[in-house]
Amino acid sequence: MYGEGGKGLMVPQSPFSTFHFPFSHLFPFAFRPFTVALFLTLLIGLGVLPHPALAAEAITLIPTQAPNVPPPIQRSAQARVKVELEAKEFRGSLADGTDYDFWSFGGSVPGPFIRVREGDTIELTLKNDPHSTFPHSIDLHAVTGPGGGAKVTQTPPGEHSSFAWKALHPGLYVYHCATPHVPTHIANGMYGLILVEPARAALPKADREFYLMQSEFYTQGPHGAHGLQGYSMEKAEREQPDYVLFNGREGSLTGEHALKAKVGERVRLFVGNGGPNLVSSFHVIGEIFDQVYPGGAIGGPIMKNVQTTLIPPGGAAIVEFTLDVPGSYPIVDHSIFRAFDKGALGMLEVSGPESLDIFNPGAAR
Ligand SMILES: [Cu+2]
Repeated sequence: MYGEGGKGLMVPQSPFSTFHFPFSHLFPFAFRPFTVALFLTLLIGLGVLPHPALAAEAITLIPTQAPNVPPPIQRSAQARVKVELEAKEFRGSLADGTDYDFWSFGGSVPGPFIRVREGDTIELTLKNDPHSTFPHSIDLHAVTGPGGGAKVTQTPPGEHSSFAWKALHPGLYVYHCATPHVPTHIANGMYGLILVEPARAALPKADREFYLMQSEFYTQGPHGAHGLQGYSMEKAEREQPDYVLFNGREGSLTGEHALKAKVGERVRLFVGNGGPNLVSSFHVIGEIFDQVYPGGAIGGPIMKNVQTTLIPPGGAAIVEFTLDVPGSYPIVDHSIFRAFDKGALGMLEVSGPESLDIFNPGAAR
């Protein structure tokens, strides 16, 4: 199998006869094919080696648009995964009566949610829409390598670029465009999240998972001005946004778009911050986070019983909580002018039976 001309490593006829392994005398046990097969099976099971079936063919990933998250990964081995993203510039709604010329991944702000597993090799293709005005690129914070991929994905309109990378570290990571002038590409909407699930010790089961990404917009007119609003570089440099939003639009998570869950369910929020400038003080009014994975880091210390968690631009957090009481739970940046006056407000509507021992709205009457 491995040897040539009867020398080196050979697989003999009998499964229990030894290899002609030149250094076998150095090992305390006999180097037998059965032992080797057992060892390889163990390595495959642990995800150290790829399963032969997965090594042959790549999985094509279907990312989701916010607030939706792809289902948890069921496979127990690493794989080759194909992901395709398209840079798209489009005119869309920033708020009721207010339009904006967004730059995006996939025609949505934020871009699609990508879910892979630690040890996966991701073959990423970035297309740039032929109707684009500018080149675009991608820097994924989950990538180990120059520019997170930005150097090899500078892509002119109508063209595409590809690179492959191995997901070495589990966690929730931001990706964004990194084409000069980088802050402008980010300010116009080019960011999203990628989750690298851990190979061992999977995240605990959640009943509902949602994708939220905070970011700012800097417009020529003030907050609430109607019509098409251009980008204000001057306001962006002064870090004075007119809009601070979840999922790229004022009202994206309120009214008919509110998130929904039931009493007794465990909710997990994957929260990112595209910035480009402001640190988020992420808070859900009326809830306490049972667990926070600060920085979106998986495998490190977990914070328990958290009221508000900081999420910097280019950073993320995973927050989890179980719902005990029905009602409306506002999701805010607790730098509170942003929630009341600049749009950083979502809503989680929780239905189900009351628990009057936990919260009794009538007890004081
Ligand atoms: Cu770009």
